[in-house]
Amino acid sequence: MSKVQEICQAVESGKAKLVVELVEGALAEGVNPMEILNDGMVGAMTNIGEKFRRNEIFVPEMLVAARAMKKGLEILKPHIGEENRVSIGKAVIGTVEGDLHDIGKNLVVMMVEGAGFEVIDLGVDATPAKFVEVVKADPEVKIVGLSALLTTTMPAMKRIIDALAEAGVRDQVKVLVGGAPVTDSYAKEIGADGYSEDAAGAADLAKSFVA
Ligand code: B1M
Repeated sequence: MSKVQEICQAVESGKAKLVVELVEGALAEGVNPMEILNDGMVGAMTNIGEKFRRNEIFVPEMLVAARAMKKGLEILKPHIGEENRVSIGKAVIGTVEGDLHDIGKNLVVMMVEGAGFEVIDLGVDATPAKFVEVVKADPEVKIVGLSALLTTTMPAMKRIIDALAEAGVRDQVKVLVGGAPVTDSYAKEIGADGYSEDAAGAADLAKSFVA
């Protein structure tokens, strides 16, 4: 079994300590960090999601896998997007109100930071009022990034866009949306400026908006 496959298996079974060791080992052997991320860790979460859908595992198993992935990400972070250290603008990014999934959002934060933005990370369950507060307080914020993983929390994205408009700051920012259930057509329907299916695409889009 390859190192990346071992990482995938360790994340799936929620073995955080082992994930840390394996990621450190893979990096030391010169394995590409993006391969570790996409084939090892993200692949593991996809498998976990499928098992959950088939009722083969339950929320606690999803939680331990998520924790193991986060530990691995801490090791990987300094190796991803290191080349850009000069700020090209500010972005505020969060998982929308009612939604507690933050692994994808954390990846978006990492990639957008790697693309050269200074990121204000609102974490999970971020309300429209919180986004408005940050954008109003700081005219340097040019990008608003919204992540949703549940079909039930997708409408919160529209509420945030509406709240920005009501506060008179909608034109000051570009709104990017994403997350597993979100689509390009949904993004257009709610008046977002951009949609990306993955974190690297979100960073590219953000960059294109300030170019
Ligand atoms: Co939950 N969960 N979960 N969960 N969970 C999903 C999302 C689900 C699809 C599982 C399933 O049924 N197969 C399902 C949603 C069904 C739906 O609505 N369509 C689900 C459910 C039902 C739930 C609960 C309701 C379960 C329950 O309690 N009965 C509950 C809800 C809690 C809440 O949020 N209020 C719940 C809870 C949890 C845990 C807390 C246990 C845990 C989250 C831990 C954490 O994040 N800290 C969890 C997990 C781990 C998952 C799965 C297994 C994995 C999610 C993940 O981290 N994926 C997930 C199944 C799946 O997605 N296959 C599932 C890896 C991550 C890298 O991918 O987040 O999609 P993702 O991010 C991608 C892209 O989407 C994109 O970039 C990333 C890749 O580069 N992206 C963006 C994300 N945000 C973006 C923003 C952008 C652009 C791109 O621009 C700004």
